[in-house]
Formats: sequence, C-alpha cells, structure tokens
Amino acid sequence: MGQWERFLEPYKQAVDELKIKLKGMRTQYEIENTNSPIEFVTGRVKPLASIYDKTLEKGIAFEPSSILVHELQDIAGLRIMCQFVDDIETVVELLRDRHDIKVIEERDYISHEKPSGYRSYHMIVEYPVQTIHGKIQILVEIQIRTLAMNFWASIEHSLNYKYKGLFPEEIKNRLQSAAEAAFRLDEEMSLIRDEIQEAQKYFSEYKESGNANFPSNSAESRSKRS
Ligand code: 0O2
Ligand code: 0O2
Repeated sequence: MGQWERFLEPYKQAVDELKIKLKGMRTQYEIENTNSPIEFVTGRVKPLASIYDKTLEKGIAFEPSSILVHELQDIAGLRIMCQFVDDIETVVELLRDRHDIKVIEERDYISHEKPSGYRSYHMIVEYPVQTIHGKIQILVEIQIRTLAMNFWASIEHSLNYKYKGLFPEEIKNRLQSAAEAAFRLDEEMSLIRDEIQEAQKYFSEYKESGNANFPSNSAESRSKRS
C-alpha cells in the first residue's frame, strides 16, 4: 500500500489546494457583494477501488505508472456547482484565465449531452504540485455543472452502480426524460434569474444585519436600494 500512498499524495495535495483556491473565488464575489457564479465546490481523489475498476476496464496494469497517469485523467477530481447554466461559461472563462493551471482539454457535454442524458462541462487541467523532490505536474479533471445537472448525475451514478451500467429499458428511458426535465428546469430558472438573485442578495443582507432595523419587506428594501 506504501507505493499507492506515495503515488496518490500529490493528487491529494492538488485537490486540497484547488479546493481552497476555488472556494476563495466564491468568497471574493461575496466580499464584493456580487452574485457568485460558483455555488459550491467539492473534490476527491479517486478511491483505489475505482482506480482498480478503471484499470480492468481499460486493460492496463493496476500499478502506479506513467500509463496509468495518462489513461486515468480524473485521479484528482474537482466539481464546481453553479446556480445557472450561464454561470458555467463564466467559471470556464475564470479557469482559462488562471496562471496556476494549464488547460489541456475541454469537453462540452452541455451542448453535446451524452446518450445517457448526462450534462456537464469537463476541463482537464495541469496543476503544479511542489513536493520535497521538486515540482510535478498533476492532471486534474474539473467538472462544472448546474445544481440540477448535479442532482441528475448523482442519482444516475447510484443507479449505474446498482445496475452495473446495464439499465432496464424503462429506467433508461425515465432517466433520459428526467435529464430533459432537469435541463428545462435550468432554462426556467434562467428566465427569472434577476428576480432570484435580487431575492438572494436581500436574504443575505438580512442575515448579516442580525435583523436590527432591517426593512421588514423586500419592496421597501428594493426602493431604498434603487
Ligand atoms: P460550507 O461553509 O458549508 O461551504 P470539504 O472537504 O468538506 O470541503 P468535500 O469533502 O470535497 O468538501 O465535499 P462535501 O463535504 O461533499 O461538500 C463540500 C462543500 O459543499 C460543503 O461545504 C457542503 O456543505 C457543500 N455542499 C454539498 N452539497 C451542497 C448543496 O447541495 N448545496 C450547497 N449550497 N452546498 C453543498 P463546506 O466546504 O464544508 O463549507
Ligand atoms: P466517477 O465515479 O465519477 O469517478 P472514462 O473516464 O474513460 O470513463 P472519459 O470519456 O475519458 O471516460 O471521460 P468523461 O466521460 O469525459 O468523464 C468521465 C467522468 O464524467 C465520469 O467519471 C463521471 O464522473 C462523469 N460522467 C460521464 N458520463 C456520465 C454519465 O453518463 N453519468 C454520470 N452520472 N456521470 C458521468 P467516472 O470515472 O466514470 O466515475
């Protein structure tokens, strides 16, 4: 197990560092009192059991090697959740502009959803990790998706695990139509985006105020702010 621990440590470091940096972007929007395109961020190093499954699937040896690094580009994985579909493009631009990561590949499963119904924007980036033996470049997969896309993907992922990818036809069809429903939900929410964001701003001001002397209805607050 020692060799895996040594191999995976820089991946863990990359995930931890990037999680802090991405959460920092969200905090900066909050400080500037601007709606953040990032709702929340999660990250993980692929568990050994999943790495093992993938090596079987790809027909490569289950051992730390350059082939493994090349074939499994999501050993380090970050996921960025957004409220609105348009936020995804904003986050992608923010990531492209960063000097601490180099974008290697982008996959747009939003305009081109997978046959399963899966939607998400994927970026494979290179991120430098400083080890005691010097700098190494780590490949990281960043998945960017809306809350609705995330809801669908989490459910489908669990079902996929249960059925080992061999869905009964009815479940497969229902999942595809649920994916379309999730996408329509995103579209509907985008139509009232301004209204939602104004309400969210009002709510966070309300929470920060500790209630003291805070206008008791949103109409009053809106008229004061305009
Ligand atoms: P805060 O202050 O709540 O944002 P971690 O190691 O805990 O930072 P991990 O293990 O990669 O992160 O993922 P985890 O624990 O599943 O969730 C990461 C963060 O996302 C947590 O916040 C969760 O509260 C937040 N989160 C998870 N699901 C949702 C959700 O559906 N909506 C929202 N808004 N947030 C969610 P933090 O980082 O602990 O701190
Ligand atoms: P996990 O458990 O999330 O780590 P490959 O990695 O070779 O299978 P490819 O084409 O290189 O596939 O990568 P792709 O398809 O761009 O991205 C793979 C990851 O995207 C998956 O990782 C999932 O996280 C997610 N994903 C892709 N398609 C689907 C889908 O139909 N449903 C769900 N729920 N997620 C999907 P893993 O390793 O498969 O799983």
